[in-house]
Amino acid sequence: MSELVAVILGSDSDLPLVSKTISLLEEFGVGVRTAILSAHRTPEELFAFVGEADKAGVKVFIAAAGMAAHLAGAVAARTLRPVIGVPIPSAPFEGLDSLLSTVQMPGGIPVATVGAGPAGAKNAALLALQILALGDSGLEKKLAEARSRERAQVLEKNRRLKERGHRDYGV
Ligand code: RP5
Repeated sequence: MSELVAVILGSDSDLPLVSKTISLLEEFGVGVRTAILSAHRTPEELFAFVGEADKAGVKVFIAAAGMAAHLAGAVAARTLRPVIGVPIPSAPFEGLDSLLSTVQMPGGIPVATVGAGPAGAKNAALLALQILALGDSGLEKKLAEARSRERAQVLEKNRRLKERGHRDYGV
């Protein structure tokens, strides 16, 4: 299976959140190239990885990092492929530092930044899949089915709330 998405983590401490990103991409049948590389600790290796991934046909990059999170921006500086940044919440600012470091890119080098935390890790995979689906009708169909399932789950929860009352939900 060809690797269409590269997922780069700034540290292995990001893995608990980012494993959801990787597993979601794999559930949709998309090959993933992964690496733990840092914009600050291993800049040369990071740039080499991005260059190799570009050459190998990776279409979308996802970069997840916490604290002074320059990883996504550093990746975006080295590729014309879309880059999605995932801010990882970390002490002491609980992700506000990573969010601002990732989202506030200077004009000319865009990073599509998702929210900090688990929802962002999930949405990064879905956004990458939606980008790939622009040229893949099979993938677009799978995404539409996933949306339908999500809709059905919410409507079922709504039905149960009406049927049994809110106390079942711990409200
Ligand atoms: C960032 O610094 C990493 O992405 C991680 O979120 C944070 C802390 O890294 P460790 O000290 O846990 O390796 O570069």
